Amino acid sequence: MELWFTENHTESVRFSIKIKEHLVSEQSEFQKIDILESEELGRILVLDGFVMLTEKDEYIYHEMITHVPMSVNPEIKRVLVIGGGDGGAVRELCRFKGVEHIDLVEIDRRVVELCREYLPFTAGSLGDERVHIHYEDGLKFVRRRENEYDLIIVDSTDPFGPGEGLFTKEFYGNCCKALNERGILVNQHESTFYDEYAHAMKRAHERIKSFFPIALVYQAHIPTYPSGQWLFGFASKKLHPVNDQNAEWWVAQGLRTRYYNRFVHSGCFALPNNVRDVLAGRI
Ligand code: AG3
Repeated sequence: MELWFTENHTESVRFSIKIKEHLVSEQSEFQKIDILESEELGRILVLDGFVMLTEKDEYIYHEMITHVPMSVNPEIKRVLVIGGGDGGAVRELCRFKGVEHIDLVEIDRRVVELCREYLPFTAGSLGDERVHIHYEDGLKFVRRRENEYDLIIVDSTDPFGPGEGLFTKEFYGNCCKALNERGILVNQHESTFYDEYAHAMKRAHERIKSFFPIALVYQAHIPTYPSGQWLFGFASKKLHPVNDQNAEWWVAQGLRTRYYNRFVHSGCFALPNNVRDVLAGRI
């Protein structure tokens, strides 16, 4: 008998993956957690029925959410990661020697525990001595922080369920306060191809723009997310992601990456019209 996992990308569009083994199926205090072993995509983390990552393409998301801001400010030392209990963003951050302190704020302890057990390829750096894990709601955590971070990475789920608070005005305002003068906020920003996602994306962008003088969107091709076209937000008080790109510094770090490079860095901010039109309110 064949076993298939299906995510509904919309009410009438589905994405299915052939599964070899259903490794974990657990209802935590916050969400349903599934870990699957697939034929083609390796291990897969699913939260509340939505694919969070697959072993085959997670590097694209985690490199793009991390190396883009890191290349803009080589002085980044203190980082806050909100969500991201799988450890993928932390893994990429830990590759930079200059990073001194990482606070990882994950609401669901079980996500971290299960990823440590089943997804060592993302969770492998969670034990790094610079990493401090807080099992707490990110929304509450940032309320108490002021002028403390060089970089905040919002590695959230979609804006339905436990991740909802991480798309609110209150949250972005508190992130702004928690960042120092040269601080950068990067968030996973959904996509514009399907209406429901486009709506969430547009609303989040408007909220971020109301706090940060620089607020841009960049894209990456992530085959296992709805439509495969995925967006990230880059916001800051001073630094411009393209004009302030420090390509020489990034190259000098000698990091081998599989998607990100100095050319992708500027290229990913060149948005196609199907994204520009949504951002400009034309769609
Ligand atoms: N977080 C964003 C996943 C969004 C995917 N959405 C979906 N499949 N409907 C990923 C967390 C990886 N650290």
